[in-house]
Amino acid sequence: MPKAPLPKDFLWGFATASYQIEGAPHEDGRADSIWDVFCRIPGKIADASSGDVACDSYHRTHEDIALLKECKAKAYRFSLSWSRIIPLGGRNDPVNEKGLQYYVQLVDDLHAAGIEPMITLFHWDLPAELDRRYGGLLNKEEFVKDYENYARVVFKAMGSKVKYWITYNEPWCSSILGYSTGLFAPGHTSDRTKSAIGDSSREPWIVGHNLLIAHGAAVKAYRDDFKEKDGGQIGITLNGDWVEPWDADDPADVEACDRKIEFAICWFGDPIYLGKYPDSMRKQLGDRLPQFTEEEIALVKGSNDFYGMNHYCANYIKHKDGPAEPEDFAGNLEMLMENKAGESIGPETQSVWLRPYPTGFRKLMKWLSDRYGGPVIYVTENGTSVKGENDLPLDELLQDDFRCEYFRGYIGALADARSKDGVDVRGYMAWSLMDNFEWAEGYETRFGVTYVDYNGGQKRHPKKSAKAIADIFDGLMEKE
Ligand code: NCW
Repeated sequence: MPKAPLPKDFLWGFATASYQIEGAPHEDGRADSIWDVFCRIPGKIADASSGDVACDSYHRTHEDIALLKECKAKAYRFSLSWSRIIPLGGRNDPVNEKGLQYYVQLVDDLHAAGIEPMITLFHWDLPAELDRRYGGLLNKEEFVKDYENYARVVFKAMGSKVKYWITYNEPWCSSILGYSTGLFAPGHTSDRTKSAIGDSSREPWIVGHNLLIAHGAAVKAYRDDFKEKDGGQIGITLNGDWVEPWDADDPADVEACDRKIEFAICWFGDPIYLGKYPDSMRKQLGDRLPQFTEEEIALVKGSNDFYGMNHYCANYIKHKDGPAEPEDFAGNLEMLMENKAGESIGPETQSVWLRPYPTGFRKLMKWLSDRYGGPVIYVTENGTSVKGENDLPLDELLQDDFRCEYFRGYIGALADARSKDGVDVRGYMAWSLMDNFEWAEGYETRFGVTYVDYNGGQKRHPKKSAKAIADIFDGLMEKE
């Protein structure tokens, strides 16, 4: 019999994030995060909603765990709400035992159900007080110390029970969407010529820098005081979209593709694996890109036990001549182009930024593996919304063949990356276990393998894809 492409200990499951599912924003001592504040600004969220109720998971953890069991998941990636654990956020602020115990109990319940927890410490929901107090992610001195303190509180409480830690989810989003386009909390935009801290065309790069150092500080804390006795691993999760040249015969477009990946991924990946920012970024941004001190780079270089890869889509890239403006999307020379009619990389989904193209997933894994010397990779998110899904009657919506095909294509591509390209990928978390609060898109966009009836008592209805994933893995993994 031919060898199965995935080993029997391959870790697969589903992912969620605290603000997107929990609700209960002021229960048991939780205080506001920057997302609670952002949602109150008129016009920021497509349907004027917020995560106030979301999937009510804070009160329904047992239902969620039952869903995971039904899906035969081996693992569950979820994030912690810093504002539940240290409501005001800072190192001199009190720890909220009730908030902390909620997560300790969740971890215990997952273990009792035979499901491996994978914890993201920080999925965008910074305690609002830290933003008010000192400018949040813009303030390196304060933020790095507060983040390390928060991480230590969590490691101390759960280190012995949790083997997979992720310091941060998609820092590109916090930096660019939070401090350049203004689409995400806290909503700074590059057209603000001045901010409390300084020139806002510098803010995204400062935030990215500070996040890298905070990641390094948390990893050092874990390695110094917890890793050996607890035996876990820690890494960061980065955005991971693939790119293809708009015109493959135009060398400038081909070069722009590498530059685009460098700005989106290597911005964080290179300092961690190679000890410096990509040359393309330095060349384009000059002194807007902060410099690492020797001490900082010592903290950041080598700070991943594994590479957490989120992946959703691929885009055509066309180069742009002329100097970059801060207003350019992500300060890149390249622009995100509309796909040529009839030549889309993938079909449309409900999310403007997402077009499925499984080949791009396989290519990106190989690209990263080559650039970073074959790191262990855990795919920490992959999934899709479906165009018009929200408007379908329930019985049709539950037959989500588009999503089933998406997962078949992507998980197949992952298996090929492992068995044919030699990529050391050891896990896969589908996004998401259930429909949830899709940030600026509100509730109109659904990514779940489970339908959540927000107006019908939050009832969960598994879609066809909830079962499909187990079947796909069953066909690809070695048997016990
Ligand atoms: S929004 C986003 N996502 C989705 C979100 O639900 C999850 O929390 C994230 O980790 C699904 O996966 C990630 N990513 C942002 C994509 C970039 C959007 C660019 C907009 C440009 C107009």
